Amino acid sequence: MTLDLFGERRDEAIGPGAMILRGFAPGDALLDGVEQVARLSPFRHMLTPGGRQIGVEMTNCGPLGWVSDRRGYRYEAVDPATGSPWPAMPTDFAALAKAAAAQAGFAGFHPDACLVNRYAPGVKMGLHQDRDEAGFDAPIVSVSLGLPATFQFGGTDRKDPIVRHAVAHGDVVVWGGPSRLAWHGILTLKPGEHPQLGRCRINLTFRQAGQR
Ligand code: MD3
Ligand code: FE
Repeated sequence: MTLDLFGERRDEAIGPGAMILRGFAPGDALLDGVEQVARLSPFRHMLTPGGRQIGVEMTNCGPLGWVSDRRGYRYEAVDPATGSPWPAMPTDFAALAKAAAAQAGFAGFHPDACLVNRYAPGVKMGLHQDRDEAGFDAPIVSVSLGLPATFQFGGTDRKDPIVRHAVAHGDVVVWGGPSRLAWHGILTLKPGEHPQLGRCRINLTFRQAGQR
């Protein structure tokens, strides 16, 4: 962590291997990339294996994309909605994810998947673990854009205590090592209007999903 002469520590350790890098991402500069990705692979509501619609709208970029349908959760190289490969990961997305991981102590991160989540007010993501990836050695890097939200972050045991952290446009969170399999979620998004994104929050989640 670097000394901040202006009095505000912007890198905040929130657990073993987990860190919030406040304002690390050039939020506005990433919005073009989100728009380009969504033009090729539009946001959509996926189905849970039980057949319910997921409230968060999703798309992906990069070699692999996370999908959910009646057959289960998995990573796919082809977007089932278009029949084409997911859009390429914008070079500034990948560079940002690698720099954030390095800043949090995880050098050598090479994400092959970027899940793009879009939340409207009233939408939440319930507590879960991310375990659809081929391995758990690499960290996960998350970039918040648009409306602010509240993360719920627990431990690797479902019964571990949950703490809440506010995240805003441009904040980056890195979760690795002992926190990689931590339970986490997003509280119901509150109404609001973001200057660039309007009534929505977008989260970019970078992962090493396939075999290295
Ligand atoms: C903590 N997305 O897509 S990202 C997800 O803001 C997901 O859209 C949330 O959880 C969102 O799976 C939160 C932050 C996050 C991602 C992975 C984690 C936190 C994590 C893995 C382990 C611990
Ligand atoms: Fe998750």
